[in-house]
Amino acid sequence: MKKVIFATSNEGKMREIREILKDLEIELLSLKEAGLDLEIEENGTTFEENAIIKAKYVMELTGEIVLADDSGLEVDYMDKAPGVYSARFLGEDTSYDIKNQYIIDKLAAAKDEERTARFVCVIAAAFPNDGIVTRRADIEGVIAKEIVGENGFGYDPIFFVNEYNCTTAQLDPEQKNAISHRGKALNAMKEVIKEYL
Ligand code: ITT
Repeated sequence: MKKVIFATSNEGKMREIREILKDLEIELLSLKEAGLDLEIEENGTTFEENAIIKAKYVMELTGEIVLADDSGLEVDYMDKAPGVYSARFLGEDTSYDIKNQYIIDKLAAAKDEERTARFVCVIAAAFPNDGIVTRRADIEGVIAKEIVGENGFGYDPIFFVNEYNCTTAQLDPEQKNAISHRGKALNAMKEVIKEYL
């Protein structure tokens, strides 16, 4: 079976990625499982740039097929912040209870129609001697007025999806993967990967 490394240290992402890619006939390894302890500097200004930086770096280091995910939350009322800085927003080690409450407070004066937001995900795949491919997807929602839900990770407890009348932290993992930015981008990337197997 072909080995594929997923260049992420985020366990929440990795759980979702494993589930979404489970039908591919590959040996899927996280950075940790590949024995790599890396701090990759994400100095790009777009999701595409950062996803490519991560995938390319690990592909060049290992010679394996490498995937990477760069994702984030764009809040329209905050001029699309935190965006590519979502993981670093208010400090990498600050808890998501604090980050999420901060965003709710920032929107205290926002009208309902001004609470729009989206999760964006870009998946990059770096193939040894064969270039780099990216796929992008998003999911639209609104910022909730309180923190609700235990599932998912990161900003899920404040990301309210009107169609489901709940936050993505209240969805089952399968439901979230079926509609999420990550689910859609990875499903599109699956078709690309199949060509290389
Ligand atoms: P890696 O670079 O190691 O993959 P990271 O967490 O640093 O992990 P990013 O730079 O792509 O990854 O930041 C993505 C951040 O966006 C993530 O830490 C969350 O705060 C947020 N995010 C992305 N997808 C999310 C989702 O599905 N649910 C909740 N928050 C999400």
